[in-house]
Amino acid sequence: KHGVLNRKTHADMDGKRTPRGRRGWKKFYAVLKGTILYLQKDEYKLDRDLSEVDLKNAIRIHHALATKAIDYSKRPNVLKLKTADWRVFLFQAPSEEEMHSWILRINLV
Ligand code: I3P
Repeated sequence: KHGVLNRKTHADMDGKRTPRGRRGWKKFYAVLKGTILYLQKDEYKLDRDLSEVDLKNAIRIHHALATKAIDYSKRPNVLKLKTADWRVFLFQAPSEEEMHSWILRINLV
């Protein structure tokens, strides 16, 4: 699955609140491949063309949990992703359908 997602980093490893300056929303082209959610700067890329930054932004979603972000109301269609190492991200999808589709696909991994 792939598509445009806006990301906000809410908590870093071990659940520590992400400090100010790194909490802004940022637009990515998201690609879910196996157990990895790649967050790419641009659309379609071959694996070998992923930049160092793309690789650094990739999230392992094995044992992660995606839910609708019911406690976040500033933007619509936002899902919350908690990873196995207790990081927390918010992702804004372009529509409600897309948000539900991402939640289903992430939780199937
Ligand atoms: C953050 C940025 C986010 C905002 C966040 C700010 O600043 O303005 O858009 O979240 O508020 O800290 P920075 O880019 O300097 O990290 P919202 O869009 O959800 O308001 P927060 O600290 O209350 O999460």
